[in-house]
Amino acid sequence: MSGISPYSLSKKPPVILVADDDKTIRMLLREAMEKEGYRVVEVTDGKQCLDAYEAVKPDIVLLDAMMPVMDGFTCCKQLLQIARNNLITALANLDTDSGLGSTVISRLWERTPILMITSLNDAESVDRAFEAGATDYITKPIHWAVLRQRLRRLLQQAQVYKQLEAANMALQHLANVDGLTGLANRRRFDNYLNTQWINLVQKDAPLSLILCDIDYFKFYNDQYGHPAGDICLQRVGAVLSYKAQKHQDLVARYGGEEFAVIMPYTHAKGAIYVAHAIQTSVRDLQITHDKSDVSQHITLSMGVATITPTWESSPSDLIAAADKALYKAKESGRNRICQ
Ligand code: GH3
Ligand code: MG
Ligand code: MG
Ligand code: MG
Repeated sequence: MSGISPYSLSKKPPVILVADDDKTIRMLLREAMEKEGYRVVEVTDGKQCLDAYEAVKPDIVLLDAMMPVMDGFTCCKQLLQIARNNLITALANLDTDSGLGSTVISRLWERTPILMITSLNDAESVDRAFEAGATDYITKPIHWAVLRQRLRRLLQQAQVYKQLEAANMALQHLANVDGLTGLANRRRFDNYLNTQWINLVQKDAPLSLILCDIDYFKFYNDQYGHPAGDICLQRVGAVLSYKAQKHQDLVARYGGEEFAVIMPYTHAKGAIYVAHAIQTSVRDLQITHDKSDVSQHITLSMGVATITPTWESSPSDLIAAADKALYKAKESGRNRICQ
């Protein structure tokens, strides 16, 4: 049975990386794979396979066991190490509180299955292959129908892993991002502050927090309507993101019309500097606010606090200090920055 390949019409056929030192086998595999609509990349030993894996990013690896330079078992272990490292790097960019548990991490590399095809059919070799991390194992001479079906199954499974991963990313996004402004939400703020707290206790480095509150925002809504209020929040949020630019800064929507900027490794002086930059940029937005008592435009009151985290203190101390400073800014006339 051959029929029309399920991939013949699709733009991106699955890529199969074939590592085998036997030229005839490679040719036969290529023929069979191409009939299925797959794209085939051939290499002749384990070392080449590692290089090609990074360059080609295959959907499946077909790995011979006995090859010169580097055998299939060693190659298999190293492929998994590469896949795992790539995944860990990707997750590191999402931060430690991304919600992906270690179980998920340890399974996700299976999105690139490794199928060992070998003439070794003794029990010990089978054990070695699976212990090296092979997803599946078939012996030579190749039973072509079995290979075809195994590949289809493995590709389907890999696809499911990819979809799960994408769904997980989307969920993480929804759980951590404020829908109106696109900034980090309160949950993300809390997690990030806790994570950085622990980090900075160990580093003995300072942590600053700016709390910003829009002045007379209730009047703004009353005067211009809630939808205009929403747009105002988005514009102010965008200014904050733009001004708190350091890689480790986090800008969050802390509450209704309150924003927060977490600034790890930042002394009071740096935080005050950023607060002033935010104040200036918000003023430059020139968002008309007739009912404000301090200006004809939207303004912010800001409280800035800095602490060097210790095990004896806690993030709530920093929040309390910034909150107190914000209260002072409100009490002393608004549209100002207090410490
Ligand atoms: P102050 O200068 O003392 O901060 O006065 P204020 O009016 O800004 O403070 P108050 O806390 O009394 O009012 C906050 C307002 O923010 C009330 C609420 O309707 C508005 N608000 C909160 N969340 C949203 C939102 O998502 N969209 C809009 N448009 N308004 C919001
Ligand atoms: Mg061989
Ligand atoms: Mg408020
Ligand atoms: Mg307010």
